[in-house]
Amino acid sequence: MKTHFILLLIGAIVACCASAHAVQDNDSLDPTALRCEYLEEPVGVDSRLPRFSWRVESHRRGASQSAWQVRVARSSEALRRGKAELWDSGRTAGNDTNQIEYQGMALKSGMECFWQVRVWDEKGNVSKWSEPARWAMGLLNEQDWKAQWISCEDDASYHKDRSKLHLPAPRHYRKDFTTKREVKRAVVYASALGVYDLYLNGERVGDAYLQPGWSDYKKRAYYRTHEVTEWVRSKGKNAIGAVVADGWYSGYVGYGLLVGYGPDKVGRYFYGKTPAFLAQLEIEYTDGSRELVVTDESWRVTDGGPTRESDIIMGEAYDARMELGEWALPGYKAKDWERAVLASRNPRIDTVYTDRAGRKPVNLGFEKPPVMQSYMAPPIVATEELPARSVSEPEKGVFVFDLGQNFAGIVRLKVKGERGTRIRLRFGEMLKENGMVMTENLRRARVTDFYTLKGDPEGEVWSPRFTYHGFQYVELTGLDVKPELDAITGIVLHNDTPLTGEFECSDPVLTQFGKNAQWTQRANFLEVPTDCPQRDERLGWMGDAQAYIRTASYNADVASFFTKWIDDVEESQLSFGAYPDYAPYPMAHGGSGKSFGSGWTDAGIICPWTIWKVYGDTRMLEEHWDSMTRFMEWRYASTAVNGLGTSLGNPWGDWLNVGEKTPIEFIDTCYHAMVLDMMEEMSLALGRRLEAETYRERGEKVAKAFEAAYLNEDGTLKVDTQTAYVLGLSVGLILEDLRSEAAMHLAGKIEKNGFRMATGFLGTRSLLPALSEHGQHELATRLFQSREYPSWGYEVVNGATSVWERWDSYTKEFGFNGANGKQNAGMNSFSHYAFGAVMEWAYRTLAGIDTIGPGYRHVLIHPRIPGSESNPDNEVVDWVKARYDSINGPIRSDWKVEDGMLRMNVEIPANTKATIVLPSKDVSQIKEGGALVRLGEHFHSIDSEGDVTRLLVGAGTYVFELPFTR
Ligand code: RAM
Repeated sequence: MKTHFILLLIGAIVACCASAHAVQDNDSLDPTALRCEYLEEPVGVDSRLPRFSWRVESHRRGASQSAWQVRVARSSEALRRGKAELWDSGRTAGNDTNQIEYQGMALKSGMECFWQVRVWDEKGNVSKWSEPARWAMGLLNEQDWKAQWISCEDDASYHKDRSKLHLPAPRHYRKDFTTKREVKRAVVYASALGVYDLYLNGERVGDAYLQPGWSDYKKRAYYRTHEVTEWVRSKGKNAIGAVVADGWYSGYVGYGLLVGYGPDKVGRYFYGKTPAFLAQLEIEYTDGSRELVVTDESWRVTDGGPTRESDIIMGEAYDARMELGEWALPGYKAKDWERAVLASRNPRIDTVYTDRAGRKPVNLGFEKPPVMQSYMAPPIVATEELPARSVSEPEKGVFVFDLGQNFAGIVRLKVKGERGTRIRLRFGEMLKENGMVMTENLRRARVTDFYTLKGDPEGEVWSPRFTYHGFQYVELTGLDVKPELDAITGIVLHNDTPLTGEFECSDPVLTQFGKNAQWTQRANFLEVPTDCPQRDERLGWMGDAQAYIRTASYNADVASFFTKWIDDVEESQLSFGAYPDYAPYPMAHGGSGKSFGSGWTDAGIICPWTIWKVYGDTRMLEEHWDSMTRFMEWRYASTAVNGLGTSLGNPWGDWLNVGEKTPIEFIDTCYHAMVLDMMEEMSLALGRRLEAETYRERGEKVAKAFEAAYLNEDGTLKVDTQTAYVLGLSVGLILEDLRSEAAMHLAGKIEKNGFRMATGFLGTRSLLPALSEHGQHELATRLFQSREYPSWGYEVVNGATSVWERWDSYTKEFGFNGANGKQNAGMNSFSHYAFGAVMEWAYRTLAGIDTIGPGYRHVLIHPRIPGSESNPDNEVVDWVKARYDSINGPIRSDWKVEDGMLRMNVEIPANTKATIVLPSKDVSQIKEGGALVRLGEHFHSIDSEGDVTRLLVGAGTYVFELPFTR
């Protein structure tokens, strides 16, 4: 007996020791996907306390992390030796895998850092150390910048004739330099007032477009960090160069030309006249010495290169006969080039600037951006190529290529021909009946590229660099013979936010719509979340962004993209506290003191709140808290006496609704209540209890005012529009016990309207969620499946590959002139994501993937399966497959109704738990993996309530089966 006990004890000790060692079998929990500030191996990090994240992966059910340890060193070798001179967190209990702040030695400018992580699982087994990941710091202090802003010498006046386009050639800059020793590391920090491409020793550095990005250059400029160690030759001759175009700095922006904004109303020069460039190459030699090559007056500049015109909106013109040869290689004789000047040497240009807010004096001369900020979002790159599907010749010599998809980007032109032949490319989203490209909706955007051949017998290949278009069709003229199909290839450009969502269901129209929404997001996540990519607009419209952001987060990992844009939003905040109509905000849309709109201005709260919800990011909230507080104070102070909303700002309201106008005061009341709720929630998350209390009290006041002003005793509203009900329900302003009445009334209104929506941007976003939440799920599904105007399906059955701006952007009866034949074809984008916001409902409600609390730590799987009556017009949806790659890993919810059974496949990522809600109250009928569901190892709680059963589970994959009749 005694020996037996001792043996047992020894056994236990051995087992215990073994478990303290790294587990390597299939059961282990392994850290992967290491990221810093949401990016893989970023360079130019300018946060002094960067945040880490990783994922843990395991094949085991219920796998979770109980502790973690991060080590940071100056080299990966040091880590391998177990040395962490910058930071060793030590074993830290907890299951956090993201938003983990660096807490080590002070990080310095330019520093290279290497980190790794190991984790302990729920049983105390420790993983191996992850492979080291790297990041590099940016320039943290103003004094780190030794480079000076340079420019060409420019004392010419600016373009003042609004009737003519002015499209100056980009400038080439260059400088030779010699390295004296063996190069260990070389990094360029670069920025431009304008947009730039960097070159080293003959090659373009990196694959990003439109660098450094758009900001209010008078307040702040982005810079990029390029690691160029590979490019720089040791102990030898080198050359650095750049091409710099106007970009957003001095080129055409938005609808400025159309409406006559800017200096002399010419629609350009929103920040200044002459582009400038800034670059600092830091070379570290193997002997530890350092050398800098910086922009200064020793650089040369020319505007004589092949690109003759270049503008983001208007297009690019390239004359291959003017190519500069090896201008970016060392030793190039820059004969006709001029000496660059310090940008500050160019004269001030005092003039008057006009926009809706009035006239104000401005200086178009150089002003040094007071703040340099690293660009910490995925760059704009070519993410895909689209070969042409067909080419037609609707008129003699006019060749029209169809790329099969509406997208944003550029084309690659491949041609052979005589020297001096000039090719013109025009772009459009749709074709007219005669087969010609439709360009009316481009308004004043020229959207035309030109290419002049040098006559290379081998053929010539060209793509523009500093423009982009929104299109599906390309019109090529200038060739006598019909070109081959491969003369045109589409190049898809956007900020490279990784795609995270997949949605498919038994109704192919909905599946296609989901794809269209994803494409439209890609077409518009270009530097800022734009409204549209084709016409002279392309602005970061706030109303569109707030309506769509949650859908955006299902489609792609948008954490860093929005982190960057919300900085732009704060920067654009108006002096009195409101957030403006779009960000950046180069021109005022509303009159003085009125440049905001209900629902649009609230994006400054809704967007950070959403990013916090989806990614658990509290730092963003902290960083913008002062700004958000200022906004809330303004919002509260500008309510009407009793807390009701006002109509002080821009009058868009439920923009592009179909014949039902909801008063702005009503909308304003609802949005105020919405952001008060969000602020209360965020205050609590940040431990700001007093503020939470204030927002709660204000929220109550607004709710009472709403009740008194708008709510009838029977749950109907005094404002009788679909959108009024949608907002009242979704914001929770309609008293709880009246909500189902109100939803029934809403349903009745929709029915009376022929089962058609009447909602615009604001109402549509929450229409289906409000219906589904309040007992009208069948109707919600029916609307989503509708193919009748106005509906999402109407677009799809009319051939859409993207989401349209208006429900009637195109109609069978009136083509591009809308439902009544009287629409303005110019205000008609075929790539506008706002109405695509319904995809949030597709993921959250139909597929049922959601988060309980912030950051998908506790996943909710609650698919709402439409009943058999849900659709008299179309086949009832009987299966859905959805996948969402959350910050913690992939979540899947697939369901199918078949032969009286519901089958569901669910995947929950390691280190999270999930509540799975199944549509049956009878637990004894629910099987998982072939066995009845039982409280125990896999199901931590089982509750039946109403018509559903809730199961609390850990990570893993689950296959459910239960009888189900609709
Ligand atoms: C339009 C934009 C945008 C909308 C505003 C009100 O010009 O396209 O989508 O938010 O106006």
